[in-house]
Amino acid sequence: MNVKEQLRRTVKEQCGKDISAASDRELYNSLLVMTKVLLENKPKIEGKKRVYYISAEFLIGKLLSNNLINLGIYEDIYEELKEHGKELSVIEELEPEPSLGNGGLGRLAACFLDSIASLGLPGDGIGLNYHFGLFRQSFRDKLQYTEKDDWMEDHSWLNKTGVTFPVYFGDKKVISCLYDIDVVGYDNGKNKLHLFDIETADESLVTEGIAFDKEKVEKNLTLFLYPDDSDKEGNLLRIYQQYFMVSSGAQFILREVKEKGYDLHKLNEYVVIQINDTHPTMVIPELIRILTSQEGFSMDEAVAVVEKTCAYTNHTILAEALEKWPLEYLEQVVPQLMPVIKELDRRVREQHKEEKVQIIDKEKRVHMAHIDIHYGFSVNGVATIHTEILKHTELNELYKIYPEKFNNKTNGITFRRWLLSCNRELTAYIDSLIGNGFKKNAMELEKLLQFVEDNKVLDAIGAIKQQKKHELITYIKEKEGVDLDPEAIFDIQIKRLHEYKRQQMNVLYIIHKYLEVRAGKKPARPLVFLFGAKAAPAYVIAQDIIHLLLVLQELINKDERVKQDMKLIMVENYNVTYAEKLIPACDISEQISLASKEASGTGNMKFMLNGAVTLGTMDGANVEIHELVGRENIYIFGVDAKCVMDHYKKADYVSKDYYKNSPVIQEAVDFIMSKEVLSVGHKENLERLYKELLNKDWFMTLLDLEDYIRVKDKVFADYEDRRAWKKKMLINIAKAGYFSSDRTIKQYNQDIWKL
Ligand code: 26Q
Repeated sequence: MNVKEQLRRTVKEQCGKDISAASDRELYNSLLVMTKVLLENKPKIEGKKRVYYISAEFLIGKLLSNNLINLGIYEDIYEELKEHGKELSVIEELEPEPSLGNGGLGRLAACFLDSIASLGLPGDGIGLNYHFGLFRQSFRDKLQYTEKDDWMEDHSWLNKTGVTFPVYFGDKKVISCLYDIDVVGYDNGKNKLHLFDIETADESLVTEGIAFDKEKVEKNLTLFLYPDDSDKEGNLLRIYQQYFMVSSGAQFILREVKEKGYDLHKLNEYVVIQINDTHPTMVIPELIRILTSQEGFSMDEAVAVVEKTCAYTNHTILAEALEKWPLEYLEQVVPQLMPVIKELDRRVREQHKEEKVQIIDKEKRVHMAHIDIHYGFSVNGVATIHTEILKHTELNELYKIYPEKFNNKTNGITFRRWLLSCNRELTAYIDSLIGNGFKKNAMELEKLLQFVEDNKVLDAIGAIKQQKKHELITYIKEKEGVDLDPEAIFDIQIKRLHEYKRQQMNVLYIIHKYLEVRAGKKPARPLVFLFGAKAAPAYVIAQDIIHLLLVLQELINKDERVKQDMKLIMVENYNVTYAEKLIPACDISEQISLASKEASGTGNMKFMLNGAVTLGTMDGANVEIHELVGRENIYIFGVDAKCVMDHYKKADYVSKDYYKNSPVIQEAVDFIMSKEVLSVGHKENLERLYKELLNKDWFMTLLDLEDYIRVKDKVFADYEDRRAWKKKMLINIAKAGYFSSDRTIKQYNQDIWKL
């Protein structure tokens, strides 16, 4: 039976009617049922050795479209629905987005699962099933509010397996239940994402917003991703979550190995565990604990085999994101792990005197990354510059001990979602120019370079961008109630809100521009500034930046003097689904972190692939984008990583000096405390942000602001040479192949996993 027929039949069975008579909701349910059957029938990808990608986050996004694409039936389904007057894109909207991640690290994990399966490699994800995920963001009174994100439905991609494991926190026992989501490769078999949940989770604990009783672990353990960690209870809960994840995961892995009759003493020949940042680090002592206490291993034997099984990826150099848990907290939550952790620490001390490499420091804090580095066989950063900084600065003492463990794996993105699915028009057009080989081998996109002087091709690419802008305009009108001009330049910054990412610098540019336009200096064409970002509930300054954005949005969008020339929109509840609409419509991709701070970035790659031009600093993967596209096709500004690190070392950056010495900076910063801004916003938030910029500015906004303004104005001017701009677009698309996560995963496999 072909899929069209199968769809007709499924709809009949499920809803008792024809496709044309069924509602979109009914069609969504039928598609879910039918696709799950097809997934069920896909063979599991097998091999002697399996990778387990263990991560506290998997930001997988909606799955319907992607599953249809990877199963190779998207077009048939699309056509069949169309013939009955139905739109797949409308039906897709009904799927809730699983809210199982914060940002880059979680989205990377999802891209990796797609690539692992698409390359036919045996590999599964291991994580947690957070009932309300990360919070849902809403804006009221120009402030961020947080609500629970009730994303789970009775019928979904999540399958209950019935498999359970006991997990102990000291004497307290909880039962861990395993849920699975199928991960089907593009034209390939399937792997699984295993998500653990607690049987006794009690959703009714959440009464208002995202507040809940943090004491009752057996009820609240999997309610939220990263609950507020500003207090001790929040931190303890996070440790409970981490241990619950790794203990369930370790038991699951060992069970699989034993079922196959393999010898646990050769665990590393059958299993490799990739530890995604330090959140799953306790898997190392947990494996050692299980092997020694239940499998008859000596400590030496257990350490020896675990050491050869675990590999660690670092995603940040920010001190506050490098986990260091007070020994006392670990003792309280996981007393059974303490003898192992102390023994691991003792062994390090015996070998190395340097204080900076110890697992337990003088203040009795456990450095999770140090466990990974001493007791794992691989340590990787996520972009060339990031790995170099790790080796020569942040982790230099450890690098000197283990130079052979350190390696780089520049991040990537799955082209199935970030091109084929979110930009079907561009995909089809590329296909018509160079054939469909690029879908399996992304480097073939370079064939597009032959058209770089071809006006017909350049215009077609420009026309697709226009179409995607129109689609975004419709979406934004519906979601945010704002009208946008399709002739405008779309300048977009979407990512978690953090001072190091410097949304505040973009805001200062917008203030500067607003004052200019208001004074009569009109831009050549309208400018649209789009933002999307969630801020951690306990991150005060990040909330203040959101407030300023929302205040300016009201001020600018209502100001008759500039209405035709500029618009600012902060979209509500930015997520993967929103990203899929924003990215294809973007002209200018804002990647403006303080050099050295953004480990890689992956949004930068998604934008480039969809024909946006990067405006950024020499940070993370921007450095590699720059190298690939050449200086004509990217806009770089600001000081470099070395210069930033020098400032930190000498402690000689004084933001006020930059303020005092530049009338332009002064005018923009002072505007935050102007009468008109204060009349729309809250003094408390605005003043705090103002003072932060003047007295601290830890991420050196004012240091780069003037250069940012200069280069950004040049970008807008250059956009007016339409032909030259479209060439830049084409070259960015053509050079994006390197950033396919298929390439990244091949490298992980070659250098680390060896499946
Ligand atoms: C740590 C300690 C306590 C509480 C929370 C955390 C925590 C939670 C989430 C620390 C880090 C994260 C997430 C980090 C993250 O998303 N990093 C991003 O990873 C991407 C994939 O490698 C990179 O592209 C980004 O540059 C990096 O910021």
